[in-house]
Amino acid sequence: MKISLNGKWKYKVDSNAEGMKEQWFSTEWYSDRLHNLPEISLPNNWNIIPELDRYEGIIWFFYVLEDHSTIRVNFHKSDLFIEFKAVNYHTHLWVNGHDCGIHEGNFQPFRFRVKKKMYNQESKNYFIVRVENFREKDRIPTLSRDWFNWGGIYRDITLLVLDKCRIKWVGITSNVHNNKKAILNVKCELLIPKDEKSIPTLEENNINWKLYYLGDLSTNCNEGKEQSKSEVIKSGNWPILNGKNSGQFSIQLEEAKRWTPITPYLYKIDLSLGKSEEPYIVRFGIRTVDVKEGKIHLNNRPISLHGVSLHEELLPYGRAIPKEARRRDVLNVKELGFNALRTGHYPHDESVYEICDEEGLLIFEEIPVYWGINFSNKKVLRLAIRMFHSMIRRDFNHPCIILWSAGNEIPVLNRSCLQFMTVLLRYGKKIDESRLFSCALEFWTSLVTPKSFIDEVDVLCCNEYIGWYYLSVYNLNFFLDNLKTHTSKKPWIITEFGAGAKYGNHDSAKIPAKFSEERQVSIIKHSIQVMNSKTYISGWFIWMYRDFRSHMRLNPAQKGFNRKGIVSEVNQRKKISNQMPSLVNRKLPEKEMKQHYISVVLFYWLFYPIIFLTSIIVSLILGQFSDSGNRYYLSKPKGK
Ligand code: GCB
Repeated sequence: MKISLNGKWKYKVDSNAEGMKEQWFSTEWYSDRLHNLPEISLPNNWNIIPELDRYEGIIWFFYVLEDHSTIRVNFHKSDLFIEFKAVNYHTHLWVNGHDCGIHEGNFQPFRFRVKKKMYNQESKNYFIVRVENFREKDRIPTLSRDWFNWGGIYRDITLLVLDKCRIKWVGITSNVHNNKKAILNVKCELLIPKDEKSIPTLEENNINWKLYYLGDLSTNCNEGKEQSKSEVIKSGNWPILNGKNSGQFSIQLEEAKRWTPITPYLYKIDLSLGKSEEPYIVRFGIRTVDVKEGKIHLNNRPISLHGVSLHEELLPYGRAIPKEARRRDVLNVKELGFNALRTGHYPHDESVYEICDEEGLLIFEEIPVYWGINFSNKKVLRLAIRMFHSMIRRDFNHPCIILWSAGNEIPVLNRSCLQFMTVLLRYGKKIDESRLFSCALEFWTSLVTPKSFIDEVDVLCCNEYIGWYYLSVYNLNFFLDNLKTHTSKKPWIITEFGAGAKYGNHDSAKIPAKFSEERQVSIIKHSIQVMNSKTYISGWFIWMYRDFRSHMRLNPAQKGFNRKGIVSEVNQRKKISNQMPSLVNRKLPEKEMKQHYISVVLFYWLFYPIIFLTSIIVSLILGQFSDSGNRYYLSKPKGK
């Protein structure tokens, strides 16, 4: 059973870090001030409150569950948890004054066990949460990042009543044999407590399952396609081996409908453990993804990713974006001709992946192992593993996700970074063998990628800003070919390229000025055509779909926003958007491919030592800069 704790919460800003000392977590403290504290509707980022727009620090949240007589708890058989779907960054929970624990990390769900701390049904229960979002050296992400540090409890909060003995997790993968047949592998993990009273009998220790075919749930599902439906197509019973708490069974389907971006057919399975009343429900799709002959294959056919990236941010909501607005984004992205989305630089709300499953958009998902990570700290590595684990487990059953990325612009020439990433990638591959793994490298690092790193990834990913931060876009053709020389048979994805443009800023000069819409068009247009002409490139992602807030971007054209979006922060379409649909598949004519090659080759070899050295230096120091001076406080907390 789930009881939503979303709604009106009281809050208090703790800019002087006094709350712990003054025991704001105690029921008495709160009861005395109940009527004087301001209210916020959660989930939400606190920055939507004008006075807290740029606040980084500590805020306390208070909630009273007046009556929960509707919650039927069998104290022998059930357990109670409070689940947060995401909080930025450090969370500490008290229930009725009792400490329930802390959680570190943003963008991931977590739970606190609260049964022993809750009073009985008739009394009030006090939930008090301390949230803190300072940027720190040993956190992930760390001090430096090119996005806004939205604070608070911004995804759902739920009180969960769960059977003590239950299905904990289910992961479904498929083997697709010929055009029609498929074998589904259903991996189940159970929680079987040690305490005598709740151990299930042999007969209870059985999983009953029902498989449904849901069809096409996309918004544009029309007559030509399979309509949405929900019918049981198979059912069965799986006796679990006594004493074991995980195992796998298979289901054979003679007529399997594959999930693709054009035909996003979905299935659902309900699993019930013994006599449990609430089934564990998993929605999934049947599709395979792998790399063969230097190309990414979806369902055994080569596919090119034509994508764009998106931060989880929409004004005025911040990150707590309504589901309809998220769907509108996905539909717009599809309408512009893209088939893929990079949910940069961290896991977004689960609803995005549900929508992409339904609408048919391929996903590149990642954790925020980003600039300046302290790779030599073991605690940071453990944190990264926990984040990677959490992302893969939460989103395992989404057919839209084809690649897990363990980091962005990481300096793999640095030994401790390489070791850190190797551990992370190997860990990920152990828990999911059905998808591709990679990390995005900065352009200069891509030119000198060590073989030991290449061996760890399935695809190589490069972020390049040729024509924007450095060189001319006409050098791209040549430099991309230099990436090629470093690879084995692994395909490249250009995970970032683009240019900034302020919506409405035009320039008709032959070489348009920076931040004009025309300059953005010229860089993106040329880059896409060059990339589409390269057989070793399996895809590209424009950085960015929408302009987003960033404390690093303070010049007059940007004013606190990274302007590389192809739409503005309020969804106004820039010039490049209008050209997109006809551009996504276009290649550069052969004649033009050669045009700038010779001069670049000469330049390259003359300056090769300098380029090589630059590559090494940039990749070694990459991300070691921090902007810790650039924090916003209402007032500086003591001891910070
Ligand atoms: C990058 C980063 C991305 C930045 C982008 C930029 O390489 O991966 O987070 O926002 O460059 O706009 O410079």
